[in-house]
Parts: sequence; C-alpha cells; structure tokens
Amino acid sequence: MGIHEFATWQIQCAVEQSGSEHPILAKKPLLTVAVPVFNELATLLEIHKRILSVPLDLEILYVDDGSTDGSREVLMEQIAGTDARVRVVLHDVNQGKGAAIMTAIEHAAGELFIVQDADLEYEPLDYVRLVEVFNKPAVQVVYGSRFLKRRHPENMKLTNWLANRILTITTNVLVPGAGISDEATCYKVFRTQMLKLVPLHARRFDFCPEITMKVLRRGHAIHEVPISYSARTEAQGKKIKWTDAFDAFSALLRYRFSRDY
Ligand SMILES: Nc1nc2c(ncn2[C@@H]2O[C@H](COP(=O)(O)OP(=O)(O)O)[C@@H](O)[C@H]2O)c(=O)[nH]1
Ligand SMILES: [Mg+2]
Repeated sequence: MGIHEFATWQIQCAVEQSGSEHPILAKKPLLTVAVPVFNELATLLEIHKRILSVPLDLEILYVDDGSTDGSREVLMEQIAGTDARVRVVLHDVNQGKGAAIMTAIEHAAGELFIVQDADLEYEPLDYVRLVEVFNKPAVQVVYGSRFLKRRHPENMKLTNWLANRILTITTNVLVPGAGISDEATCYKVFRTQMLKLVPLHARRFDFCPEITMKVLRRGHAIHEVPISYSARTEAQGKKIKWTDAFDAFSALLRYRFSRDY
C-alpha cells in the first residue's frame, strides 16, 4: 500500500467509526496521545519508544504535517502497523501545528486527549500524574506546568521565558480567577467529549491561546500538575521562536472577546 492509499484507508476507518468508538481497539482507550509531526526525524523513534513505555491505556495518533525530511517514511514504515494502539494520519501539505492538532481531535477516540510534540522536551511518564486529576468527575482540563518545579525550566532561553511569563500573566489578567502558571505548555489534557465541542480556528502556534481562552470562557477551571521540561535549541530543531509570542498574545486578546467559544 502506498502512502496515499494508506492515508485514504486511515481516513475511511475514521469515517466508518461510529461516534467515538476506536476503529481497531476493542475498548475505548483512556488517553489519546496526539503527536503533530513536522520534520522531526532526529527524535521521532525515540519519542515513540518513550510514549509506548507509559503504563496507561493509550491510543497514539500521529499527524504528519507534510514532512519532507523522511519523518513521514519513518511513520509509515517503522511506526504504523507495529502496534494496535498506533494510528497515523497524513497531511499532504504543511498546514501548521494547530491544524495538525485539529485533525487529531477529529480522529480521537480516547476518554482524554493530550498533545505530545515529536521532540524530547517533555517527559511522557508525566501523563500518569496528569491523568490522575481526572479521577474527579468534574475536572475537564488539566495543564502540565513547567514552572511549578523550578522558576526557570532547564535550557529555556531568556526570551522564551519572558514570552511565557507574559502570555501567562495576560491570561490571568484577561480572565480573573484563571490562576494558571503556564499558558503555553504543550501538555494540555482535556476530556475529549468536551474538547470536540469547542469551535477552533487556529492553524499554527495560536492553538494554545485559543483553546486556553475558550475553555476558560466555557467555565472550566484549568487544574495544574508540575511536569519536567528541558528545552531543545534551534539547532536541535526547535521551531517556535519568541516572535511567535506576538501572534499568541494577539490571539489571547482576540479569543477573549470572540463571539464563538
Ligand atoms: N513549527 C511547526 N511545528 C509543527 C508544524 N506542524 C506540526 N508541528 C509539530 O509541532 C511541534 C512543535 O514543536 P516546537 O517547534 O518544539 O515548538 P514548541 O511548541 O515550542 O515545543 C513539533 O512536534 C512539530 O513537529 C508546523 O507547521 N510548524
Ligand atoms: Mg516542542
């Protein structure tokens, strides 16, 4: 089966799956791990191994966002089909991290949903503590905070640290009572059923501010758990730049007052 036939097959499976039933697994997984992938050849197999080692009932949903460095081939040849928990969806052209997450939300079949970058900045074993918070039925949203273990996370550039502080403070000012310590964290966990109801538009790095504002405006508290984090450098493939914070900042304002939420 070629890459495109495989992609069509995957999408057919997703269309045929009624409601939120999983197309392969017999029972609904606890956690959908959504992995947006754009040119992450150096870390893809290692992050895959680390995700597989998490002692939770997972489904792992890779969305290749038009990679051209061989990540797509690794996904197809060395990851897809090797484990019933794994599904791969392909974007023909690069659309942005937010777009890749939105594709994952459409396909997600788990009770809970988390975003996992295809790099090694975060520690997948932290899912366990994040998921535990959902033992309380009223909890809808849990963020892993990089700033609760240490004030300045490992290897985080000063400009990025400052951008993170500004985005978090802005959120807390725009939504009094939000009380969060890390708005832009990748480890955002939601009840999937609730997440699928949120109207989302962001295609790029504005996914974080959009979802943060919208869940808060929908009246959900954001609970937090301390997590490990070690930033990668641009040379190691980090793509977000501190200038992306301008977009994130204006997205926070826009989605604080948008009509739909
Ligand atoms: N930068 C970027 N990342 C993308 C895109 N599509 C998917 N991704 C993935 O989204 C994540 C972005 O990670 P990174 O550059 O480290 O930014 P971070 O959000 O600061 O961790 C990686 O897993 C990328 O492979 C895209 O169009 N641009
Ligand atoms: Mg990352």
